[in-house]
Amino acid sequence: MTGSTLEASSFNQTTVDWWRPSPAFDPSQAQPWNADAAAIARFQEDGAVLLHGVFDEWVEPLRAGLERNLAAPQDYAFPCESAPAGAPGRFFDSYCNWLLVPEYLDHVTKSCAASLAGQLMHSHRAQFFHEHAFCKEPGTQRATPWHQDLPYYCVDGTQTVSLYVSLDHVPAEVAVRFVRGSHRWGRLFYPRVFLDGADFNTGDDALEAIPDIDAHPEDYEILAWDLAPGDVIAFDFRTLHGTTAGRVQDRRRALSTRWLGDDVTYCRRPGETSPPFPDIGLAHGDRMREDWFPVIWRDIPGPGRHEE
Ligand SMILES: O=C(O)CCC(=O)C(=O)O
Repeated sequence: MTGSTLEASSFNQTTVDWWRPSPAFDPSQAQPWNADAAAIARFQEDGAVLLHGVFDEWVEPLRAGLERNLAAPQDYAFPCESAPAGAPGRFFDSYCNWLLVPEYLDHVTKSCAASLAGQLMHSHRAQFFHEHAFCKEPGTQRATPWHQDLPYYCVDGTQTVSLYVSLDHVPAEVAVRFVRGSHRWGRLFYPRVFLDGADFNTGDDALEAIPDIDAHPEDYEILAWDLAPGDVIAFDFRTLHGTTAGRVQDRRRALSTRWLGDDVTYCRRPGETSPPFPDIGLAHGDRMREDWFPVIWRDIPGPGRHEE
């Protein structure tokens, strides 16, 4: 293992002691997800799938958890206002708080999220990476820029999934949308700052400029759904997604949890990653460390469950 040389980032603000080893927890407390072969096939083929009502019982706890972020953003890691001061509404997003917000920790370790993630990824294990909360308040007219999640991250691999749990009724016009099949293009695009859509890490030769999807909608198949509280959209880290700048009429809250499968390894990118994890202490190609990123689900029942 080698130490990272990444400096404090230009757009991530460190506010609190924001990362620490995962506490001990009992993986057997995590709920199972009853496999739905059609949903798994749809996820693999399209790179995004909507599942209704999977997290109904988690809506109230997750709303309560999100309120902690919103009420005291400076108490949490990387508070982020993604609409400029003075713009109507509020676009709040905040990540890596799962060890600080008990409702998030419960969701990660006790819900069926890990089992769902592992099975969707065709993986033998589901390793938790981090969570990311989103809230657009009524009146917000900020687009979430089209982006893939993988180029932001210090990981590489093909077995990945984000589980985006909707906490409100959201019409498709302002819900997150996906470019069907873009996870299989074999292309990675510059990550973008949510505040202004600017590209970053443009010096990374492995990345390219994102195409202007909105200017040529006929070239893409866009997946967009009306969402209800408790619905989850599962999508691959490589799937292009974003929103319109349509006016949000009602509160639009969501929690994404990010999961890693068997083939995912640490990726030392030339530029800044988000989250940055400057002290991760891994070499390019290493397995992600389990003391920071716990394996919550394995498909091997019985005594072998916790063995490599
Ligand atoms: O809710 C949004 O607008 C963006 C969600 C997103 O980008 C994500 O979960 O990765």
